[in-house]
Amino acid sequence: MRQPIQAVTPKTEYAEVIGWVHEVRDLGGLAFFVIRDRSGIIQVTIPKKKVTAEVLETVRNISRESVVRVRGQVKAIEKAPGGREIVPEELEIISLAESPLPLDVAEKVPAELDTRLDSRFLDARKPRVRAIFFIRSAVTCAATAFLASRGCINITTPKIVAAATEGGTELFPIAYFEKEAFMNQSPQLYKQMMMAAGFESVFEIGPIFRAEEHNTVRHLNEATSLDVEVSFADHNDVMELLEDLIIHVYETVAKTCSNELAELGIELAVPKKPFPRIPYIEAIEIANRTIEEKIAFGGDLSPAAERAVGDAVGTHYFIVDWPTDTRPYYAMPYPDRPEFCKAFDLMHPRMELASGAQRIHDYNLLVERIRAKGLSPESFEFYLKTFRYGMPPHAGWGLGIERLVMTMLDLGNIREAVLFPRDRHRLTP
Ligand code: ATP
Ligand code: AMO
Repeated sequence: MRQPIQAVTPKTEYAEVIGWVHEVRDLGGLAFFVIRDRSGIIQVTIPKKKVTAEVLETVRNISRESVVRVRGQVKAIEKAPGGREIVPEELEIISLAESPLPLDVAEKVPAELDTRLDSRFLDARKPRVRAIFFIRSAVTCAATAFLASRGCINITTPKIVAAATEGGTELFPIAYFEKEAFMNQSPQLYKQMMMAAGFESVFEIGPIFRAEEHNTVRHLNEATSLDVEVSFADHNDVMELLEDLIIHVYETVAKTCSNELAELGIELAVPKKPFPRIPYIEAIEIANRTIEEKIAFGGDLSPAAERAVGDAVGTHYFIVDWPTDTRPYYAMPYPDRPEFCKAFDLMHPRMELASGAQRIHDYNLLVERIRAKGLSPESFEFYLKTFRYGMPPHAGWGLGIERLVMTMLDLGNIREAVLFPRDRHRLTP
């Protein structure tokens, strides 16, 4: 029976392991190779005079990254990684890898990100890369468990839709029989509709599609969004939920991914509650103290402005009280100062992680806001209808999973946090 490599200790007497050939060294009388599976590596040592002719013949044919099966005695040996090695009695090549490899998995030859992404399956064999995706898995599992524990219902909404949600730009049109359709930018309208359905609190982790023209280190054309919507809640309630979620996710990763964090050289600091709430006006004031291209009232924060405020605050924080005109039609204006709305962004010192708001639940006000944005209420009829038959007050947010992972692990490029990124120039693999 195959054993995970990590389970083979210096005390193990006999082992069978299957994995990829990480390294091969032939030193004449002695040959070594290192086998890797996702749990770790083990050295296989071949004293040529002592092994069978069959094993010797197989050793001659082995190439790096082939899948091999090794069965033999385990010996405790200090020089070897993990303090043990296997001397094979049986050695079988299960799947021979072609040479040369498109990518050096052992990372002796560094590769550009593009080359890595072209052969992502090989790239993902690297312990460092696997660590990122192990942690990403821990992040989404922890978020799911956390939201389920808070009574949120996990929903799935359509990704092929008839209307834009975030204002009509950045849409990917698709051919849908004889109709015009689009890839969904956000589950926004659907999660709100589930408030009218009386689900009270919902979440979804799913793909969002944005036809961003620009190629940046923090934008993808297909991203993963964690969306939440809660009834009988306002923006402050859901900001607290988001804050608790971030802390829970960080704590879980710190607790359950210590090997992966070590592999990445990350000492994870869990952010502390409460995250500062900085009104939009104050945020642009802070940014304008240091940045060259000043932000005028009503402007979005540029990346430089985000970094300036991030440097000043030094921790996760919220930007609250945005000018109503800067936000989508569904954000609820403050009744006493309607030029500002109950919208927020969750910021990591490096960049925006999430956006959210208390939503408008009044039908007439919503229609007015859709018109004010130059959009036509007719194309939103399926959505607007749900506001005419009893819509509770509600609030929610959308959090970019890749940005969460990217900032948590201090990755230089968002593509590092996606298995098969889609960007302006990449449609394969
Ligand atoms: P040794 O230190 O074993 O006496 P050596 O100088 O006799 O080594 P070889 O036995 O041919 O030379 O080994 C060549 C290299 O491989 C040396 O650098 C040695 O330290 C290393 N080596 C030998 N055996 C092992 C092993 N089981 N695991 C890891 N490295 C080994
Ligand atoms: P927004 O458009 O701000 O809000 O998106 C929410 C979060 O999703 C992530 N994100 C992206 N990540 C990578 N590449 C992209 N192109 C990309 N676009 C978005 C970001 C962002 O903060 N409906 C609202 C949410 C709500 O109010 O509930 C929305 O979509 O981390």
